[in-house]
Parts: sequence; C-alpha cells; structure tokens
Amino acid sequence: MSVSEHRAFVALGSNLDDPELQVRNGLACLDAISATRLVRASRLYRTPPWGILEQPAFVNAVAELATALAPHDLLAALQGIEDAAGRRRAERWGPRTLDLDLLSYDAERIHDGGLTLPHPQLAERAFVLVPLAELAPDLLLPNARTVVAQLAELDCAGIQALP
Ligand code: A4P
Ligand code: MG
Repeated sequence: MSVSEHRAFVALGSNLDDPELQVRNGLACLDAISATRLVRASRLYRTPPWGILEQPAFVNAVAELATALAPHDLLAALQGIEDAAGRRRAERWGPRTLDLDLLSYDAERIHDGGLTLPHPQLAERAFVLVPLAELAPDLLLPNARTVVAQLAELDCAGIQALP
C-alpha cells in the first residue's frame, strides 16, 4: 500500500431484483471507483432480514478497498453506485436493490451530518460481521472488541455462505 492509500471496509447488501447479481455487480463497481481498488471480497452470504422482518432474505458481503479518496468522497462514490443500481430511498431498514455502507476507514472516527465512522450499528449486525471476519477477524470495533470476539456474542442463525 502506498502512503496515499487508505484502507476501507464496505458492506454490501441487497434483497431485491436478483440480490446475488446486485452484490456481484456492486463489487465490480467498487473496483471501478476512481483512485480506488478492490483488494479482497468476502464470500456472499444469504442472511435473514434484520430490523424489518417481513421482507425477502438478503445477500450480504464485505469488501476491502484501498483508496486515495477522502472519507466523504468515498461515501459519495458509494451513493452514486447505489443510485445507478436503481436504489430508491424509502423505508429505513426496508427492501433495497443495493445498499453500500462504509464500515471503517483506517482507524478514523467521524461523526457529522452525513457520515459516522465506524458505522454505528456495525457491532450489532451478524450479517456484516460474518463476512467481515473472513477479511479482518482482528479488526477492532468501537467497543474495543475484535470482530471475532464480538461475533461470539451474536446470533448467526440462518446465515449461510453461497456456493
Ligand atoms: N451515513 C452516515 N454514516 C454512514 C456510513 N458509515 N455509511 C448516512 C453509509 N452511510 C452513512 O443511509 C442513510 C444515510 O446514512 C446516508 O445518507 C448517509 O449520509 P442510507 O443507506 O440511505 O439509508 P438506509 O440504508 O435505508 O438506512 P440505514 O439505517 O443505513 O439502513 P441499514 O442500517 O443499512 O439497514 N438485514 C440483512 N440481513 N441484511 C442487510 O443488509 N440491511 C438493512 C438496511 C436492514 N436489514 C438487513 C440489511
Ligand atoms: Mg445504508
């Protein structure tokens, strides 16, 4: 990694319009962001809906990026990819074609109107931590626990890797 590069983790999720294809396309789009490359991606997982339970199952994955973009510029690029995937911002926690959440950016802590880092609900979401554990098991969460230690506290029932 060069000095100008930063390390970011992005969570991908979809439960509409062929979720597996949405996530695979999303990974390709992440690699196409300017000054950014996809370093590694987790496997894809089928996961039961969290938050609003009466909606289709999700496909989730996590990507590790190397980027020269600043955090807000990276977030803007993620939102551009969501929009291109036909994302309509309707119901909180509701169904979506493609959701891209910025989980972390180096060890930065940010909290402003548009961006909170690390992602505030990261530690509560098995559908994020299971794929993240493939890439960064020892990453420290805001509660000072590692990803694997936190996962031991969560219900991972129904989360299955896709072939
Ligand atoms: N924002 C602030 N910080 C961040 C960040 N670190 N990453 C702001 C991304 N966005 C961040 O996001 C709303 C606003 O949050 C953005 O404008 C941005 O400025 P959004 O993606 O437009 O809204 P949303 O996704 O509908 O809301 P939210 O609360 O992010 O929904 P979630 O939390 O993403 O939940 N169950 C399973 N199994 N798998 C899933 O993937 N996803 C959801 C959606 C619910 N249940 C799920 C899944
Ligand atoms: Mg989101």
